[in-house]
Amino acid sequence: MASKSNLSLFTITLLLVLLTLLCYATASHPHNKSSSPVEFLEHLKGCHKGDKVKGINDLKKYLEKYGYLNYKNHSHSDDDEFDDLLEEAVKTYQINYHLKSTGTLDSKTVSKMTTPRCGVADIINGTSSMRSAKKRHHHGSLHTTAHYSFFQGNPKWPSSKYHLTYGFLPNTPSEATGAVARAFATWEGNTHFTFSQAQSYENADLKIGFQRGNHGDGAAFDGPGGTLAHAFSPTHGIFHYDADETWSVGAVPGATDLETVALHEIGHLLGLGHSSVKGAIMEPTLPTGETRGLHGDDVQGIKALYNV
Ligand code: TQI
Ligand code: CA
Ligand code: ZN
Ligand code: ZN
Repeated sequence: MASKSNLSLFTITLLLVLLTLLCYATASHPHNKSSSPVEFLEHLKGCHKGDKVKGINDLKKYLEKYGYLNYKNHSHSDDDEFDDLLEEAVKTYQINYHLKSTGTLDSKTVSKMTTPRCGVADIINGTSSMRSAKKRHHHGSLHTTAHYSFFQGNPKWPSSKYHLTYGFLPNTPSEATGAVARAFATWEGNTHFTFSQAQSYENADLKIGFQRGNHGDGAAFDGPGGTLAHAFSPTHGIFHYDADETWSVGAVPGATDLETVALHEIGHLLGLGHSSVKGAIMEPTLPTGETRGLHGDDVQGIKALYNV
């Protein structure tokens, strides 16, 4: 009897010692390859669109897991090609984490991705929880939609050039010059930029006018309907209204408000692309006969682009 219980005691002790040793053996190798699920990221540093590097497939899986990518049945869903969709996903990730939105897997982005994080996706059904995450942890139900964007390469006015002048082509109707001046005043009241009318059209930083059809800047207008206006990215400074549209001052059924379109085009002139936020001036849709003002998302976009 005594020897039998001694034997089981010995067996249990032996098992415990073995288990402890086993645990110690696995835990004492933090640099063990299989211990980090984001190990693959380290040698992807510097990767960008067009690259084909082993491990990009894992980057896609990572960004899919946290809601940045949804390849569905796309041909590149399961390979190592750094394609457009992946670049867009990396940019969105960088915006969400307040990194420079380059689309390149730079070392700051890699270091953010390798930082331990919670397993809940940042974007669920195209809805980002990131900006509310500051006030409320992203498990909270408060959701904010993905926001503003910039042009490819983030073109912007030099930081020393925060005062911009604007000029109008001769024969621009006073309804339009007035509407544009009010739009500049609105942007001025909400950003670090100031604006004033230039002495002459030629010397102006921002050149504004009405044009129709093919007018020599490589972006022909299309007659009534379709494109309403266009503006180029910094530092081109061109903003044209399509002269073939029905324009109005204020909300008029069947017409488009000059000032609302000016707010939108000035956003482009300053470097903003389109936004997915409903009601943002940079949202690429506007029901006819309506007016719209600046939205917090538009202002945040400028702040993010110019680091102010
Ligand atoms: N004109 C387009 C726009 O300014 C031209 C354009 C399309 C564009 N994609 C672009 C310009 C990307 C810069 C970057 O968006 S538009 C609206 C809105 C247009 C549309 O005629 O479609 C406004 C112009 F938002 F109402 F739909 C102004 Cl406000
Ligand atoms: Ca048109
Ligand atoms: Zn033009
Ligand atoms: Zn636009």
